Amino acid sequence: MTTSTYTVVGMTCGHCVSSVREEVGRIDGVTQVDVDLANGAVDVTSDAPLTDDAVRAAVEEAGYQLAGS
Ligand code: 9UX
Repeated sequence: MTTSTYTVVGMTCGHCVSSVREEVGRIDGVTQVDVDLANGAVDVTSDAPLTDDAVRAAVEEAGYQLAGS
């Protein structure tokens, strides 16, 4: 079980948070997604190996971007 923190750009409201939580939560192994709207921090807890590419794809599917990508 590991937790990784990502920074997501573009979230401005609670619905944005819900979308990111839903899509990132679909990734295999992910057990918890905590989003801090104020600073864009997304903590992803997974019990399977988590790749940045999978997180990036999920964030983009939700309509947002990882910082620096
Ligand atoms: Mo409302 Mo959050 O359009 O993008 S869902 S601001």
